[in-house]
Amino acid sequence: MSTARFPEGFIWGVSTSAYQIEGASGEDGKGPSIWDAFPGGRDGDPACDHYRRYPEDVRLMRDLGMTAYRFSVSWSRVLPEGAGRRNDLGLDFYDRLVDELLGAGITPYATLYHWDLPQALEDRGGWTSRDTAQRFADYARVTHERLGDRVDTWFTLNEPWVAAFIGHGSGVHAPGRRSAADAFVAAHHMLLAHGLGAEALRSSGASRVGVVLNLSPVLTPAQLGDFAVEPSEEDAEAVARIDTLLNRQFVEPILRGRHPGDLLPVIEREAGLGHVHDGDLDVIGRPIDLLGVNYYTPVVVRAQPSAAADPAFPGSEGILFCSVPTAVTAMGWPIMPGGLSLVLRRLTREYPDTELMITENGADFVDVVTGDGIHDVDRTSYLEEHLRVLRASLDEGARVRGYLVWSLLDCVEWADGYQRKFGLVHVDFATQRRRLKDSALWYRDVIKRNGLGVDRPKRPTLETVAAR
Ligand code: GBH
Repeated sequence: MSTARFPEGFIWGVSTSAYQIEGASGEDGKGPSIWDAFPGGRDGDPACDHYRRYPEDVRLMRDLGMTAYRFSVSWSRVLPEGAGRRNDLGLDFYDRLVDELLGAGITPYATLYHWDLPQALEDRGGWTSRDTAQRFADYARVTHERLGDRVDTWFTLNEPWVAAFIGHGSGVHAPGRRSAADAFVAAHHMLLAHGLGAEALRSSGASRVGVVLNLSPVLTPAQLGDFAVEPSEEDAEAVARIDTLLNRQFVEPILRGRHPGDLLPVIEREAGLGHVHDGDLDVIGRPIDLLGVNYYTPVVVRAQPSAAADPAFPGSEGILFCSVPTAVTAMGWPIMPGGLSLVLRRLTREYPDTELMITENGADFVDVVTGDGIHDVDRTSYLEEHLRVLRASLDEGARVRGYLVWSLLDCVEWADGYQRKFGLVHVDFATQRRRLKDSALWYRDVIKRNGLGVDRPKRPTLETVAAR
């Protein structure tokens, strides 16, 4: 039985992203991004009005005892046309934010791309154009020039799988393209942007450079209750195919400088290989200092010969994405804390030298809002169960340096808008009033004692039990 205490110096904080909280979409010279232009994208304003209220938000984090804050920089605030003319007023905002954080004793972690591509670049092909990767490197350099004296750790991209395949495959996210070829080409150009951006950051003196990936274990329905269940050969093949598309497509180029062997024929069939140039994988595979892991939920699949490909997973014909009778969040995502352990075990086994950070973990639930508080026992249980699993993973040797909750505030959940609640802090969007939820108070105690209390999670799930 492991202790519930975390190692000394363990990093505790939260993550946010620019489009989801800042608002002020046309302010101080900001150019439009693909999310401003996307149908429903006007949701991005006022969001949490963080552009004006950041001092209050930093104070909230400080009062909760947080030592880290991961935010994203809006590319089109810095470079309104995506390239060329620099907008100093936009950089000034991040300058003020970073100073405010440092003054509160909070370490800033900057993400350069959390899905909000400048619309001007989209008009020139966006991520389907190779040039966008080079423009990203320029943007990385310009931003580092201004903030690099105070921001040590830089993440290039957030969740390139989502940006490529939900943005260009299923089209649920901006820019709303629906083309398997575009999705694979965009994915490659994002990987290249990571490589070129990392290089630019390093050559301008950044001390630590990383990338953030959404990683999910891929399981069969039976494995959800018991990881040890051996899938049939057909199901194992389905699992491997989805695992390659979702996880290995990004992990292996970045950490090994190569494509998964079983992916190349899929890319070639769907998109050709003309977009992959000699030397690209060397650039993409240069060493990084830190891998950010976003973990929310497992993906559950099985073989079903008649199934058509899911547009977010081109090449997935014959595979059924299963909904399973298990506890889910309000978004319907299966709750499986043990999935985090599967992700960490695999990374620890295959990439023992890579330093890790949980850069996002959290859940959307319907909160009980009353006069005396915001009661969100489901969120607290979700977070606590994941932290217990994380604590056990540390004992197994996982090199996880910190944990960041998604998210500080209820905010704009992309295509879903304001109805989704991931915050530790409730936001009344009519008044912009912030109120701490019970989970925020619980998290403050976790941070204060650098660990969990002795109580078991309030609502143990079948999956937690299975993971032991
Ligand atoms: C993150 O995306 C984002 O970084 C953040 O901006 C967002 O607000 C937050 O999470 C909450 O959504 O079921 O096939 O899509 C998380 C996106 C959701 C992607 C779960 C992977 C599982 C595979 N992830 N998803 S699938």
